Amino acid sequence: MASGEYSPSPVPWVREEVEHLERTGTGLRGRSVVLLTTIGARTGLVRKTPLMRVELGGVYAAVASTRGGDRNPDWYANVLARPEVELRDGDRVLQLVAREATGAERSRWWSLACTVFPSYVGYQSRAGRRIPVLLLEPRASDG
Ligand code: F42
Repeated sequence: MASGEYSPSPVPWVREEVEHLERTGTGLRGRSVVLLTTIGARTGLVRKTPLMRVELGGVYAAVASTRGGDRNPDWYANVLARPEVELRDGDRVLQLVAREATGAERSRWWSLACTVFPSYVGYQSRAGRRIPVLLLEPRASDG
């Protein structure tokens, strides 16, 4: 991943979570959270985003829920523009490539995500948009 200037989140509790994750490898209050690094689609700045850990067989799902907000998060636009992302899971830093899940594949991952983090169900009810699910997979060149 290209190394640009890091721009911390404008949201204090998100910044705190990022700092805690980088220090300890886990989320605040021991929650199972991963850290997604994207490059700003418009600014080129490095953005760090905590997300719930939804993983199966080395593939991670990034659920663009923003607590049921009515618009997709900025990091979602960043990932669509530059799908090569970095993900920190515990003490491992992975280089992954993202694509959006659709149809039956999205349904399967959505179910898994809601099992891991049941609040997603309520977020979907109030979001007024279909919450995107992005799959983050190892890059082909990594074998
Ligand atoms: N959010 C989720 O969507 N899903 C989760 O599972 C999730 C879990 C979670 C766990 C712990 C925690 O602390 C936070 C968690 N969040 C989760 C919240 C998540 O970390 C994000 O805060 C949230 O999804 C909102 O993401 P956002 O990218 O919209 O954040 C905004 C507030 C933000 O950081 N804005 C930046 C700013 O300076 O205003 C800019 C961000 C940016 O990337 N801008 C792009 C650029 O070019 O730099 C342009 C983007 C564009 O639209 O083109």
